[in-house]
Amino acid sequence: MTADGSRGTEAPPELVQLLTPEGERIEHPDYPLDLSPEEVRALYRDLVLVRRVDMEAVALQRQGELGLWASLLGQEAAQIGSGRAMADTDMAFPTYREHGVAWCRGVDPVNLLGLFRGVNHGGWDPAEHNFHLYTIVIGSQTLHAVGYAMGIQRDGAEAATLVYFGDGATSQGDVNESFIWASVFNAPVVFFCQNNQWAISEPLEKQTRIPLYRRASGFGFPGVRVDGNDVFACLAVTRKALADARSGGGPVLIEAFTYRMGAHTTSDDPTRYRVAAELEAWKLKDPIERVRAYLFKNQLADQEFFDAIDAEADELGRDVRKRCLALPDPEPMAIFEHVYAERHPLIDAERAEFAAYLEGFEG
Ligand SMILES: Cc1ncc(C[n+]2csc(CCOP(=O)(O)OP(=O)(O)O)c2C)c(N)n1
Ligand SMILES: [Mg+2]
Repeated sequence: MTADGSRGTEAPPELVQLLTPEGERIEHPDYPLDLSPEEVRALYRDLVLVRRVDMEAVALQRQGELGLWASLLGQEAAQIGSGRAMADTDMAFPTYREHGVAWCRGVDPVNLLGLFRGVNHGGWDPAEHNFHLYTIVIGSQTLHAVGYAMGIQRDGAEAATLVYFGDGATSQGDVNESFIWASVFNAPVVFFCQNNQWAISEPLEKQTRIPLYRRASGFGFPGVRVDGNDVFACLAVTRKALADARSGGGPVLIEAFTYRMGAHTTSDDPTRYRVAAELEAWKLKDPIERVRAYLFKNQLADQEFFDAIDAEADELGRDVRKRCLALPDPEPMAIFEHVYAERHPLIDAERAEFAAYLEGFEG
């Protein structure tokens, strides 16, 4: 078996790429993409800013201000490309790592930090941003997404659903069940798998003997592998898949081939299970560097532009830190709110018990 999970007897996996690691633009017959210089600069800005927020969050966790953080380092292009491919009316279902997609959906990064600080449950209204709450239970959001997609299909809405999950999640029953439901009901859902090569310490070859995107054909819908470190390709491929889903074409599986450059979370130490050379090889495919090289080479941006983005990123980092530290602790009793839409006897009993417990501290 090869490193990407394919076996020697099969055709090598195809990879849709529109921008090489060296910043050279290449064409793909199925995925034409015409971006204005302004649009490319905007993508670059997104990539830099979300990396900066992520870096600040890791630092805050190291300083004891967050309980945990799941870094997106290395996956910025997969998230910004797919996130920017969405129409306002499309709905996204994330895992716990989609900070870049949250950014594209207009969710304030401080809400994400609040979740990992333990002072809120996400804090954003999914309906306002068309971005569902983070999901920690691996793969379960794929079922929520397919259910949602079947709902909007029945409403006759011209919208699609985009659901994120990892390479490890593809081994979960939920994901496979959601593939079947999506397929037989022709649901308007795009499955976006960020194959970052690792599920904590489990490598890809422990999840699959074939490239993940090929799984789709067994379920009866198309699958495509895209260079997950290429923001242009992720944008073009996701745009097309969402457009197909919106117009009745049914589900698509996108495998964004990328790499988790950091630890699984701040609780993890990847030096225990993977070699440094692997990370070094992926650093050469950095998702931000190639856009920077493209902008430079084609004289679409000058030093002043790059300096301004870096300054904006630093300012954002400072702002996010300041507002994170100022987040109020919730009232202890608030934990019982929003468990159910209506009152529930079990919650009432637990609330009363906890109130009595708290009263024991007073006087
Ligand atoms: C149902 C379930 N089983 C196990 C876990 C523990 N767990 C958290 S993250 C993770 C690995 C997920 O890997 P992958 O799907 O590749 O996503 P990545 O973290 O790499 O983005 C596991 C097993 C969980 N959260 N939920
Ligand atoms: Mg993974």
